This record gives sequence, C-alpha cells and structure tokens, in this order.
Amino acid sequence: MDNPIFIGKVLHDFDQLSSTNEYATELLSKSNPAEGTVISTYNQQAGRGQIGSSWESAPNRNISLSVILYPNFLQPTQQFELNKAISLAVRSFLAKNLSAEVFIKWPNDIYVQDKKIAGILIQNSITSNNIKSSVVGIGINVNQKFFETAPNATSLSAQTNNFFDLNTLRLELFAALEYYYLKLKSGSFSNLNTIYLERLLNYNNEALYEDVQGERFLGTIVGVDDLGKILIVINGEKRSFNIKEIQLIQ
Ligand code: BT5
Repeated sequence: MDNPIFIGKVLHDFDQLSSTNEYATELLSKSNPAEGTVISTYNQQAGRGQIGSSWESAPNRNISLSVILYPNFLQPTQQFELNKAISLAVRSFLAKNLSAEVFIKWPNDIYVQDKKIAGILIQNSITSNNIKSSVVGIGINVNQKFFETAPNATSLSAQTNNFFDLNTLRLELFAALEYYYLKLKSGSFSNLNTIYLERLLNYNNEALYEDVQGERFLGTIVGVDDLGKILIVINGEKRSFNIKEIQLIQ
C-alpha cells in the first residue's frame, strides 16, 4: 500500500474532543471540507457507538478518528458497500500489526478471537439518488489494556505486549482506508463482497444465536444481502436479520 494521497491530507488534530463523529458532522453542516478530511483525537471523552451506545477510550492510548468522504457514486441502497470496504480496511490494517487472526463480526465490528479490538460508526447523509456525504468514525484499541465498561474489549497492546506509536499507526490506517475506498470507487463490489465474506466471523460455520425475543437457535451465516442484512440458514430455511435483531451467543 502506498502513502495515502487524500485521506488524512487535511488533518484536524485535537488534544481532546467529545466525539470526532459529532465534530465531523458539525463541520460538514457548516462548510465544505475536502474529501478525506480527518478529525482525530487521542483523547475522546464521549465516543459514540451505534444507536445510543458509547465507546470507551482512556486518554492518549487509542486512535479515535472520523474521515469525511463523498461516496456519491453509491446509491442509497448501496450504503452497506461502504461498510464492507471500511471494515476490510480496518481489519487488514490490524492484521498487519498482529499475528492472531482478525475477523469482521457482522456488520462491522473487528474481532480478535472472541474480543472486540475496533469499532466503526458510519453516518451517511443521503439524497434520493445517492450518498451525499459520509462520516466514517473509527475507534481502535491500541495501548489500553484494561477497559472499565467494555468487558469484551482487547487491544493491540493486550494482544502483543508491545507499545505502539499512535501517529505511525494512524498513517498506516489512512493508507489502508484509501486502498479499500479506491477499490470501492472503481466499482469492485463483487470482489469486495467476496473478501468481506472470507473475513466474516462464522461465515459458513454453524453457531448459536439469540433473536430479540430471546429465542436461541443454531444457524449458519451464508451471506449478507444488498441492504446489509445478515442471511442465516436456520433449520434449512434462509432468514435475514437487521442490526440489533440478532446476536451471536457462541
Ligand atoms: C461501535 O458501536 O462499535 C462503533 C464505535 C465507533 C467509535 C468511533 S471512535 C471515533 C468516532 N467518534 C465517535 O464518537 N465514535 C466513533 P457498537 O457496535 O454500538 O458498539 C458499542 C459497544 O461496544 C458498547 O456498548 C460496548 O459494549 C462496547 N465497547 C465500548 N467501548 C469499547 C472499546 N473501546 N472496545 C471494545 N468494545 C467497546
């Protein structure tokens, strides 16, 4: 992967910030930032997850950043294609720094064994024709070894016992993001889908799931539909689930 050309070229670095996604969204609402503009802090105090959840990060130990993109080559129904490209970029960047296997846990959590090492929060602004802009929020656990609110978290340091330079890692992350984003932009949807499935935790493996009614069942992930719903075969029948409608038990 070459040095990034546009991702991170404009970098707004903050000593502290409540949420990089929140700041990037505000910036987009009142200006026209260049594509690839990054809002970054090593001290994020009120990081956000999906649908009201929060993201924990101890000061000066981790990467928390948001990238502003304009994927207007994607239709509103193709939003999940961006999720695939970004998940693959974060996964491949982490895999280069770890000897253990790194998986994507649908839809876009990054896992090492059964622990979460990175989270992604993509917030799109859409028109009837396309995605107008995206705030791609990424949290990577780097040098933090103990987590107060996230018992299932791990980090690069917890996995390797090494200490990582955040600025160096951040550049590697930009390069990986740019590589996969350009792949997406060139229209390689089916190729990205194939690699996404190859890296998807429990793809083609039977596992135990629980639905929102608390019912547990064995199922096998066989794919992801165009809208990003997970496709699981349960007792010979293919069913689709939206985010938060199902969770992996083991
Ligand atoms: C995510 O949400 O995983 C998306 C996290 C995105 C964070 C980035 S940081 C930069 C940018 N600015 C923001 O404000 N946010 C983004 P979700 O799938 O909803 O997972 C959240 C859940 O993960 C929480 O409810 C906890 O259970 C767990 N969690 C919280 N902090 C964690 C951490 N550091 N490592 C692993 N798991 C964590």
